[in-house]
Amino acid sequence: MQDAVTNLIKNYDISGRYFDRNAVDSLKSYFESGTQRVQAAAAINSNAAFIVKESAVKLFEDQPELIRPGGNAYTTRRYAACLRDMDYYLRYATYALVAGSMDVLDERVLQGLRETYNSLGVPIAPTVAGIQIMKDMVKEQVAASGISDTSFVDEPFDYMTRELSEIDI
Ligand SMILES: CCC1=C(C)/C(=C/C2=NC(=C\c3[nH]c(/C=C4\NC(=O)[C@H](C)[C@H]4CC)c(C)c3CCC(=O)O)/C(CCC(=O)O)=C2C)NC1=O
Repeated sequence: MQDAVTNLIKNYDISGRYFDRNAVDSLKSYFESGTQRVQAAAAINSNAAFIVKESAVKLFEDQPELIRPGGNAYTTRRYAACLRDMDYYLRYATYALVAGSMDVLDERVLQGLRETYNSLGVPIAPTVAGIQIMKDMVKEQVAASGISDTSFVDEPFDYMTRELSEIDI
């Protein structure tokens, strides 16, 4: 598992180079945005249960067939599995935000996930819709914590969306 700094070190070490202008710029940007990324993680942490629950409510309002007989989130067990998955996405998005790298998502979340979903008949499109609903809610919470430009929050949610659905958003 890598973060923005270890990623950079790995790349420069491969070719035995000192940090050049590009490396220094990206290190600067990583450290300058550090406080905001940590503050965002704190905002998510204190509202995580709320964010997951409300996002699921919204998803099932938008797509009620998911929780009707024949829907993939129908039955208490599958409903719970769905909310648990949403919680995974939120928690790992937080890790990726703090790390400034999407590596943790590849390694811990996305590897083999599409295959698992396909074999269990878990529909990808509504899962992705749920991830995007969480993104919007997280941005509201982060904005409420006093951060004005919340655009950096998009990255892990959009990354999971892209990798899961293999579509451009
Ligand atoms: C930390 C990384 C990680 C992830 C991401 C993960 C996902 C994951 N979700 C699963 C199931 C599932 N995932 C869902 C999710 C949904 N169904 C819907 O209709 C909705 C669209 C959606 C919720 C938004 C459901 C319902 C199941 C159970 C499917 C079944 O057993 O029939 C399974 C199969 C095994 C199990 O049930 O636990 C895995 C591995 N597991 C992991 O360890």
